[in-house]
Amino acid sequence: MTVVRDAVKAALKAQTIETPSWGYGNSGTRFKVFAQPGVPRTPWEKLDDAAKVHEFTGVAPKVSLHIPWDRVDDYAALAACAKERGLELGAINSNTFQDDAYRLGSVCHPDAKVRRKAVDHLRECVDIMDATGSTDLKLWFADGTNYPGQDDIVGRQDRLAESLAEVYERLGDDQRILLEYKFFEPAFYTTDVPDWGTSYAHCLRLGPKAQVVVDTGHHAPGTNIEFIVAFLLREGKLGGFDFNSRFYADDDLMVGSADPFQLFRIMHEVTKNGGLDPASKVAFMLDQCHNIEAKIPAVIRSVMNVQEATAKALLVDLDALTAAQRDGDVLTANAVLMDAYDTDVRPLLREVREEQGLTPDPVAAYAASGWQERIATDRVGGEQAGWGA
Ligand code: LRH
Ligand code: MN
Ligand code: MN
Repeated sequence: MTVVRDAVKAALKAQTIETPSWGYGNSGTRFKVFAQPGVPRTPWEKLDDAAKVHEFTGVAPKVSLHIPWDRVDDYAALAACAKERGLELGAINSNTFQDDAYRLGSVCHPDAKVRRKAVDHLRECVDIMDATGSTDLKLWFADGTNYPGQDDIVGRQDRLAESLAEVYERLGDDQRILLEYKFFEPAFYTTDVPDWGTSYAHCLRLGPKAQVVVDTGHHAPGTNIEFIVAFLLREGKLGGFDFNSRFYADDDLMVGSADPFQLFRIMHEVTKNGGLDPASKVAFMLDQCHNIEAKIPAVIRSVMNVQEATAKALLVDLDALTAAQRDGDVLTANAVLMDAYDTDVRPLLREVREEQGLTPDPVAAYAASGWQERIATDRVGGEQAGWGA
């Protein structure tokens, strides 16, 4: 039992969770952005906040950027600033959805000039990766149509494949494309990359440097996300996660808040199928917006939620599970899984943190640190994260 416990602890210390730069800024819905005191005014200040999350959790050393929300003159300097704070710059997220030119789409647009503009932006994102040392280019396309007949479905797939191929060509040896899917919004009739199958098919054609990213909020209600995760892992095509929670659509709430059991089921497939092994290169990224809650504590809470789900998944007795599955013992197999889910892993995680030289309660440690009061005084006129910009 101690051997198992030690292995679980070691795995928890080794897991890293990447936080999104936009999770630190102001965000909201199309109805209202509620500005909060002390939010970062620049990408540099976002790194300061991300460093606090890492300081108190010990497992969040990477920060995803979104271009142009995090545009700076010197990306190498931004990477150096991250390094000084004990951080690394993670995935570069492209943005081909906030320019007037993209009304009818970006890489799938019927006009070659618009497609050129979009592909040039994606290639520029790879230039930025070269400067920051980032390995992941995360692509999400808002492309689609609103009305039957508006455009040719197959024609749009052809344009998508052609555009992706051009970006793929530009990748360095250690760089990869992570292709995200989302079933609707902003397009309401067809979406050009609506599901994992479409993303998978394009990644397969592109080659080994293209993988699927699963944003947990991008599925129709009732979708079995853990099945998708298991399938993609088996095929070596799971590039990573955009973690968040949803009740209705793309809610971007704190991961593990709406349905912690679903997060556990996902992490069970990840841990069981080698996805926690650093060699698998599965990126555990958050993609969240904190509209009404305090931002840094919300990111800390999210990191802890991923850790709790991971810990429970690691506690699944795989020998007992396999035996029950082999024997066709449905009830025992289910009970083995539920035993792990029902375990209170908070004492274990407190121990893990103490062994890492951290305070066992990261939320309380952050609250006591005085950082929130300091940024509220020092920073005036914070930026919006980008969605409402
Ligand atoms: C789109 C999305 C995608 C974007 C991010 C800000 O809904 O999930 O990952 O880049 O939100
Ligand atoms: Mn996402
Ligand atoms: Mn989303």
